[in-house]
Amino acid sequence: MNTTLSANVATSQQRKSYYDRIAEESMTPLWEVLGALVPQQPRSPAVAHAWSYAQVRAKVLEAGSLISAAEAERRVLILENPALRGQSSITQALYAGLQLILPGEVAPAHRHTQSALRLVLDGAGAYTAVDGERTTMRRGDFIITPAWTWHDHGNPGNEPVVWLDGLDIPIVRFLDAGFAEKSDSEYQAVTRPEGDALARYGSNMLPVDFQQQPSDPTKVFVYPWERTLSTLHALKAGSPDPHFGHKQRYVNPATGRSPMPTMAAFAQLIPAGFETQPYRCTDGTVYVCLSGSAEAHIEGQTFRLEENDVLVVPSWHSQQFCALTEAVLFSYSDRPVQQALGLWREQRS
Ligand code: 1HN
Repeated sequence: MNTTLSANVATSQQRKSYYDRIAEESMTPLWEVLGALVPQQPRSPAVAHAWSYAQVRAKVLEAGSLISAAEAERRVLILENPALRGQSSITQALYAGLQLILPGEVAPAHRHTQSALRLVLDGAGAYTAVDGERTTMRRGDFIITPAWTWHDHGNPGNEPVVWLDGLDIPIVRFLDAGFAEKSDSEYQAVTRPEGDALARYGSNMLPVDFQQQPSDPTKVFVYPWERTLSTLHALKAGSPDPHFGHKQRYVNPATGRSPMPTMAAFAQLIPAGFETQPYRCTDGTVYVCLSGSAEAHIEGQTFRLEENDVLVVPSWHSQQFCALTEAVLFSYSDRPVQQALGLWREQRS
């Protein structure tokens, strides 16, 4: 029998019945899915989307009257990508949420293998404690909680405090590598004075015998806004990069690598009236507008960004920013994972 010929003449009905029969053995034909499995270029199921802080702020605060931080463990509204509802994901690889802590509240100590970052958005007077050291949270501070470090938050002040949480939850879930533990005590014991890690590891010096593995997270767990802003302002003396404006990446100062192995973070200043050239990259990215206002052109869609607005740009989506006033954008992505695996690509046009 000529198998080629008989395959060619098989009707779609014959194929379908064959697919049904092999399905009983938990098998499926590759040829029906090959194009989708191995696309010529990324086709993210995620979509570009922006959350206006002015619009969602009241709803975030409303959660404060529905549940306590202690009961919730973490009182957070998850920012779900509209095309990935139900998955607690803002991109295929990343999670984002807005966390609220009210005066007098404590979010109890726990640890997990997911890495977390925080960007303080609103209010003052809260602290977060990481590995025995507390840091007062100030707007624009970028704070990290590396995998498996104990962390708790508290608000001894007198205003509600809101920050953005960024975690690598979908990556850890994909790898089935999630572990978590609650502490017996609400707070972790304070073992170091505030500012200790930054002085020891974040001041262009390191303890004389300190050694780190390349993939170790940084001991510096807070990158104060004040320092970020003075760096970005100093860069204004030079000419902006056509694709980014003045853009810096946050690093582990001991290695020059990203602060944590799974997530990169960036801060950029775009001068008033400056329009960045079209750019795309394979790391789906979450942006937060920290100051000023900008228009983002993402794959043909336009989003207006004001202070504290969050924008998600999925993998390989063309992006262009136009600063309406001088704008500072924070962003984070899964770039270090892609780079470690040799997958990361970018395109400047
Ligand atoms: C978490 O531990 C925090 O510590 C925030 O503030 C959000 C989302 C999922 C899992 C753990 C926090 C989280 C989280």
